[in-house]
Formats: sequence, C-alpha cells, structure tokens
Amino acid sequence: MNILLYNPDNGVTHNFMPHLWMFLLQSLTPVGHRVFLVDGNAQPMDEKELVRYVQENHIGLVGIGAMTRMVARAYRMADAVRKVGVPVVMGGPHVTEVPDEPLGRDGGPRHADAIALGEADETWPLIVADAERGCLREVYAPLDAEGKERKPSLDNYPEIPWDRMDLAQFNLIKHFPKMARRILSQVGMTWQTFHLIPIESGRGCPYGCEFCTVTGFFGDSIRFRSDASVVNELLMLKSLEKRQKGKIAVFFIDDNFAINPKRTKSLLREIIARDAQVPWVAQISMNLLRDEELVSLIAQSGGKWIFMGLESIDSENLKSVSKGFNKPDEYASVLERLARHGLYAITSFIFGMDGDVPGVAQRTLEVIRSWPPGLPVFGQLTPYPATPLYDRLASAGRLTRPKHWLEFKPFVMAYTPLKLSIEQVKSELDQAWKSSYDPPTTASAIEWLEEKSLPDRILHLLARLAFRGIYFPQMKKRDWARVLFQNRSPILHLVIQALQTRFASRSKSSKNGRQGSADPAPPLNPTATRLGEATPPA
Ligand code: B12
Ligand code: SF4
Repeated sequence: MNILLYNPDNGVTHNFMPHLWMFLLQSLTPVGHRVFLVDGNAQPMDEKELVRYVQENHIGLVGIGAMTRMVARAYRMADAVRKVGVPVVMGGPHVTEVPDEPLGRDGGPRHADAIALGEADETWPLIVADAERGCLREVYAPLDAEGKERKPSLDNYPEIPWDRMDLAQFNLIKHFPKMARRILSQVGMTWQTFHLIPIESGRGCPYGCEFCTVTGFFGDSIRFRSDASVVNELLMLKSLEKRQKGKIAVFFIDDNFAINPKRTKSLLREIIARDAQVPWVAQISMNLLRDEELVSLIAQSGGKWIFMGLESIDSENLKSVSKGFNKPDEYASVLERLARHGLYAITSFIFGMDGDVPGVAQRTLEVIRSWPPGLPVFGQLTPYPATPLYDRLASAGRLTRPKHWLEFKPFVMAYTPLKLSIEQVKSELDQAWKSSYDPPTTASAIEWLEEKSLPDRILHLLARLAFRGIYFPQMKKRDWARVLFQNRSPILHLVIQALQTRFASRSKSSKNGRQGSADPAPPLNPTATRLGEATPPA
C-alpha cells in the first residue's frame, strides 16, 4: 500500500527542520509499504493539490499530524482527502487532547476515519495493517493487557536512516540570501547544504507547568534511548555531512534535555569520547543549568544554543502557572555561565499571566538588555486543551474563545487576563518583538560578541535575522531584502572582517609558496565600515 504522511504548513516559516514524527513513523512502517512524506512548510499545497498528489501516487492511507495551532488547516486537508474516498488517520498532541473533535463526536463535522492517541510507535504498524485490510478502527490507543495506557519504551528506538532519505527539501542553504552565502564562503564555510535534524534522546518531563501539554502527553514517566544509539545517529549524520560537503546541526527535541543530569552527562561524555560532536541546540530548564560541569560538557560536546522557557521575570507569575522552580534572580548568572562557555540562549517569555500589568514588555526588555545577547522570543499565555490551565480557565468561565484553534489568530489571547486587556497583551508583544529585533539592537549584539570567532558572529547575525521572522512576516524575498538593508551596518562590518581574513590567509599562503614575493594586502579597518546606524524599519 502507498501511504502518505502529511504535516500542514504553519503559515509562519519555511521548513527549517523536518518533523520527526513523519520520519519516525516511516521507519516504523512494516516492510512492503511505500511511504511518501509531504511537509507543507517545504512543499506548500492547497486542498486540490494535495488531493491530486494523493490520486497520482495511488495513496491508500493518509496520516496527518498537527499541533493545536495548525489543526484547523489539518482538518480542511483531511476533509478534502476523505471526499475522494481515501481514508485519513490523524495523530499527535491535539487529537489526543480532544479525540471527539476529529471524529465528529462533539457535534461538529467529522474529519478523520481513525485517530491514534498518544505515542503511536507501537500502534502505527497495527493501523497500517488494518488500513490495508480495509477495516480501520476509530481509535487506536497504546494500552497494556489490563487496558491501562502504556508508554512505549525507547529501548528499541529505530535507527532513522537520515543518510538514505531525501532531505533536499530541508536544505536551509536554499533560503540563505546570496550575500550570506558569499560571506560564509569567505570564511571557509563553503557548504553545499545546511540541515537542522531533529533527534530525540528521551521523552517526558515531570514538572507539570500549568500551560504545558508535555507532562499530560508523554506522562511523567521519563524514558531515554541508550547513549550508544543516540551517538550512532550523530556519527551517521557526521558522515552524511562529509558526503554532502555540507553542514548538519542537530536539535535535541527532548522537552527537557537535562531532566536527569547524570544521564545527560553520560551521553555528552560518550559524544565527546566517540568524537561525535556536531553543533547542537536543546531545550533545558534554567534550574538545571546551575551545574558548571553540565554546562562545560554541553560546550565540549558541540552544544551551541540552549532554549530556555524563562516565561516571566516575576516570581509570583511563575508560581501562578506552577513554574516556581524558575528563579528570576538567577537568570543573569545562568546566562552568563552559558556565555562564558560560548553558549547562547533562546529565551522564551509569555505575556498575559494574571500578574502582568501594562508595561510588562518594557520591564522585561530592560532586564534582557542587561544579559549577554541571545534570541528572545515572546508569546501570549495560551490555554491548550487538556492542560491544567485550560481546565482552570474553563471552570472559571474565563475563556473568550474556548475553541481558539478553530479560529486561529496569531498572538491573540483566548481569554482576558486579570490586569490587561487582550489588545494590551497584543501591543506588549508587539513592543517586545520590535525592540528586540530592531537594527540597533542587532548591531549592538554583534558588537558585544566582538571577541568571538567570525563564524560564530556570522551565525549569530543570521539567527537573529531569521528569528525575527517568527513575528514579522518574512517569507518573501522582498521582506528579506528590506531586513538586510536595515541591518547593513553589522552585515558590512562582518563582510569586511571576512575579506580581511581571506586576504590574510591568501597572502600567508603565497608568502609560504613564493618566499617574499608578494606584500600582504593592506589590512582593512573594520571600524571604517560602520557607516552610521541603520535606518529605522520602514
Ligand atoms: C520540535 C518542536 C517544535 C518545533 C517544530 C518544528 C519541527 N519541525 O519539529 C518548533 C521549535 C518550531 C516548535 C514550535 C512550536 N511549538 Co512545539 N514542540 C516541539 C517538540 C519539543 C518536539 C516535537 C517532536 O518532534 N516530538 C517527538 C515526536 C516523535 O513526538 P510527536 O510529534 O508527539 O509524535 C508522536 C505522537 O504524537 C504520534 N503522532 C504525531 N503525529 C502523528 C500523525 C499520525 C498520522 C499518527 C498515526 C501518529 C502521530 O506519533 C509520534 C510517535 O509516537 C514538542 C514537544 C514534544 N516532546 O513532542 C513541542 C510541542 C509539539 N510544541 C508545542 C507548541 C505549543 C509549539 C508552539 C505553538 C509554541 C509557541 N508558543 O510558539 C510553536 C508553534 C510553531 C509553529 N508556528 O508551528 C506543543 C504543542 C501542544 C499542542 N497541543 O499543540 C508541544 C507538545 C510542547 C508543549 N510545550 O506543550 N515546536
Ligand atoms: S519544564 Fe518545560 S517541558 Fe517540562 S512541564 Fe514545564 S514547560 Fe513543559
């Protein structure tokens, strides 16, 4: 049977990383079936195009996965596919949280023939077998012999054959502006490809923050893959990188990569011992980063960026969402520790908590400015279904849009916080994003990093320019051209330094080759390129 796994596009960014669930289910598909993958962020399709794809490839089963945010789009695509008689199975966090919705048991329309609840590692082969026999059940749940929910062990986690998969659609170099590619090649980063690959080393987080679906979904039973299997995957990626003459970075998508510090250290030591370092990013809660040894191992094993859910600079706010283990007084010291080891932070903040008052953006920005430069991201507190937050707000009658996902509006709250209006939260978010990614802030971040290596600074600049795209529409070439123009000051600064490096290394090699024949090119003065501040955004 031909099977299509489809992930709808998020409408915000291009593909920056493959969705792991598709590749994992593909690896877990019993032999004898052909699996097609379509990620809407890489291959945008409307309903008609998807249906045409399904028909042309004689697809017998379509599997759709989606987060809450994209589920309305996922339903529209599922409806179109079912209309032409091809069965649809849906899975992932959202349908697990509101199973009646996709099955039309809540009074709304039906969108799926079957749903897979929770982790589908063990149920997927059954679904495929039933679909082939034409007898799909409505609900597949991972249950043990006594009918209790069973969390799959990760002992036999499959090897995902990244080296045999077609990753062309996830090549990020394609999206780099030409100028960025030229600068990168000037400093020896002559990559043909650049991929960010998701790796899962473990599942589960027991912390139970009120707004988070993870503790409910993966359970508080934490499970890990063996160190050896993770390291083998890294080594496979390293050899793929060599073959492609490209660069691969890894996103450890575990919810809390250091949830068991002893195990994390053991994995990091194994990475170092087997020379399996690739640049990596991971999510780690700030309370676990007080550990100097852990941070040092992170740096030695290739760690570059750490995503931290700091959420708020106000302890009372944090307590109100069961995240009191975050200590705002310690944020600065944790971030400075990371910076000392050459690590940078993606710091995530949530506005609209009940303790927030007007001016929350300004206060948060002032604190952020006192830290080493990082990539702050801002969002509103969102009640995802089946979270304790959703239940608390629903029972207090505070949800203004109880099914906010069916009428998705970016950066708009689904309930009214106690001390701010919904519009005020939106304008606080607007201020935070504008101020964090305006050209002078970007220029001063690059200046702060003057002591770091040129490739590090170039990547930091590219990351900043890309991250602003989470808030500011930046999908078109025209948008990018404007951003590059606005940020021309740090860009030119880095270009000149890259040229200097190139001239210096060329003249060194020509001196070595033809003793004393050529004078080195006169050094360019990088400060001479500071052509005044960039103009404010148009
Ligand atoms: C990686 C990740 C991202 C990436 C996504 C890009 C990418 N290419 O992966 C990034 C960093 C961009 C991201 C962003 C966001 N994310 Co996110 N993210 C994750 C994370 C950490 C890992 C996802 C993953 O790969 N898991 C491993 C795979 C194997 O698990 P899985 O996807 O759940 O799949 C299993 C099952 O669900 C099931 N399954 C899944 N799909 C399907 C489909 C079929 C047909 C079947 C049969 C089974 C099935 O089978 C799989 C194997 O068991 C999860 C948390 C987590 N641990 O899952 C949060 C998570 C998915 N994210 C979440 C959220 C809220 C967001 C944001 C909205 C946050 C924000 N405020 O901005 C944004 C949305 C961005 C956007 N515009 O799309 C929530 C989603 C909650 C929900 N109900 O939707 C999660 C669960 C985390 C949380 N804190 O609650 N995220
Ligand atoms: S620490 Fe992170 S993953 Fe764990 S429950 Fe809290 S928000 Fe979710």
